[in-house]
Amino acid sequence: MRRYPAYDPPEYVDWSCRPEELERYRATLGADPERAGLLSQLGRDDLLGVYADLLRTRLHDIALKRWVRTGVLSKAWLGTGEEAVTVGAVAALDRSRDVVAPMIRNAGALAMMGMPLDEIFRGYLALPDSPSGGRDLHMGALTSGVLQPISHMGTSVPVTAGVALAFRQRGESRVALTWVGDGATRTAACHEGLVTAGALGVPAVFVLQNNQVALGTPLTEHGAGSLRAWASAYGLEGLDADGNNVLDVWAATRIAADRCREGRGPVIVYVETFRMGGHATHDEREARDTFDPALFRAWGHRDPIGLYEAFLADAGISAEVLSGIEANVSGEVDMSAEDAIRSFGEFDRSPESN
Ligand SMILES: Cc1ncc(C[n+]2csc(CCOP(=O)(O)OP(=O)(O)O)c2C)c(N)n1
Ligand SMILES: [Mg+2]
Repeated sequence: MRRYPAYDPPEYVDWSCRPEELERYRATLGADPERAGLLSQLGRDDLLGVYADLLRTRLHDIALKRWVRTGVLSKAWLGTGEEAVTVGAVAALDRSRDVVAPMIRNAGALAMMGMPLDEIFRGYLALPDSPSGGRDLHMGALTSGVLQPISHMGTSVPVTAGVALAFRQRGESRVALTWVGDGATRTAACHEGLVTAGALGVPAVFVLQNNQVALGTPLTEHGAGSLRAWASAYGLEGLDADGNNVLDVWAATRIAADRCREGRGPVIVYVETFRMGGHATHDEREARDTFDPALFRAWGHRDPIGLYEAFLADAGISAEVLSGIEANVSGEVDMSAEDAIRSFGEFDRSPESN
């Protein structure tokens, strides 16, 4: 995809795929016969749809960053570098009936679940014609199967367990999925939710999204032991996936969702990835000081979008096809953002209007 020096992490600006990274990407996808079998069922349109979703997720964040730079917003929470965790998981669900509870890094899930992009952008401007009517920047829409989060980390875990319980009690073949940040795992709510989900055997998928950091605290300083062990600790089924490999996340989540539908209880999908920016746009420099630059360089080589492009090219998809998709998605994102700004201009903000 086109790179944006003013907005991309420096490691992404002159990005090219290292042969060993493509090799690793392909090896991961072939390592497990069950996953490889599922992936072989994906057609060209499915693969290109995932590409469009990855692009939309990245470009949505770039649009927000542009708004911050130009003074439209004071700050924005972005998911740069973590797009595959969101896109792979949502793509693996049955979006006509399943439900997701996204966190701040998972904003890409909203459009994927069917929420219109212009409404999402209006949400960041807190406009009355946005999903929450301007009341809250946390967005969701039950009609699209998106539970609106609250700010308190970890709370989506018991809520998702409860939604999954309702699905089972009604005899519906539906799955509820949420993402749990490494920091969010440290909350009581997360613990209670996982215990409850396991005890009741509900059809819930918990994507444990380890991006190595919680706000300004590295993973190594906010807990001991490995989060990889959590599934067995809670008596849940556990799967690992490469968080920068969208198809691996897809395959693991599809297996997890299938198990849920078969009544085999909740699954933790554990993924490792890396936050390529700050907690939000305000602390990007501090985030750079938090970690050794070598870590940014190492994860920078693993840009989930660049890797997927290299995989698609290797699978015979032409550069013209990919750039055509990019032009469409880029136009869609720009138009949606402009539409939201227009809406902002039209809205009467005088005190008398309240
Ligand atoms: C219960 C609670 N404690 C603290 C906060 C402040 N807070 C917001 S996000 C965050 C870090 C979240 O880290 P993680 O779960 O790893 O998600 P990430 O930001 O890395 O995606 C913190 C401490 C909060 N929102 N809720
Ligand atoms: Mg984190």
